[in-house]
Amino acid sequence: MAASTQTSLWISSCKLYWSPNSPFARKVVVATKEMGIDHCVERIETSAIPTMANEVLSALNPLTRIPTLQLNTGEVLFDSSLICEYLNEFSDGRLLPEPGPARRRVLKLELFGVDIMDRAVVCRQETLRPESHRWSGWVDAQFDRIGMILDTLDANVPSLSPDLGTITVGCALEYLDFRFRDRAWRSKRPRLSAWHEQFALRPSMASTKHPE
Ligand SMILES: N[C@@H](CCC(=O)N[C@@H](CS)C(=O)NCC(=O)O)C(=O)O
Repeated sequence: MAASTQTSLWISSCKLYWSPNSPFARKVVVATKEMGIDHCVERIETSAIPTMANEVLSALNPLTRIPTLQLNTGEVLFDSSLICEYLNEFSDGRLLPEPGPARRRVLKLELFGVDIMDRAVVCRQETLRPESHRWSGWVDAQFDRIGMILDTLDANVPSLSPDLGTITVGCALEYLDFRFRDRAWRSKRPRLSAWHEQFALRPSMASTKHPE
């Protein structure tokens, strides 16, 4: 769907600090693509690693996390959910419906996806610790929790329409494939797996894959 000229003017010259490895950043990029405004947002690749300083990012966002969106007014937005809420202003509510049951459904789905991402990202960080400091039981416990969310999604497969919920879940599942291929989630969840195979074909998803 093409963005109107007016929308392009509002959002043009925004800068998105991101990394192709971040599922949260990908969620925002996919949302901009679904809304046809990705060409208005300049992407600035940066790395956000908890143990390393990133002075440029910290100066913009005291959380020192990506995604971070700097608007052309100088205002800075952070957290993928807040950024997507802002982007929704340009989507006629397609990303996030008006308050009510439909919005709650989308937000709940988003939370499933965010929780998978939160747990998977900290598990990934665990793999970067020195061997003697890793706690495999803790990682396994995170994956037990992730497994319960996946089971719930398998029993209640989302629609294939792109909104904040489905985009987040789609990005979360692919992050699992990207970082934890050895923890196969698909075989026991055929419905969710089939959903993901379809959703991943969307140009917004296919063009934003994590690096090999
Ligand atoms: N709740 C945040 C999470 C963002 C996040 O944790 N991003 C990671 C990269 S995937 C990060 O910036 N980590 C830096 C750090 O932990 O210092 C969101 O939805 O944007």
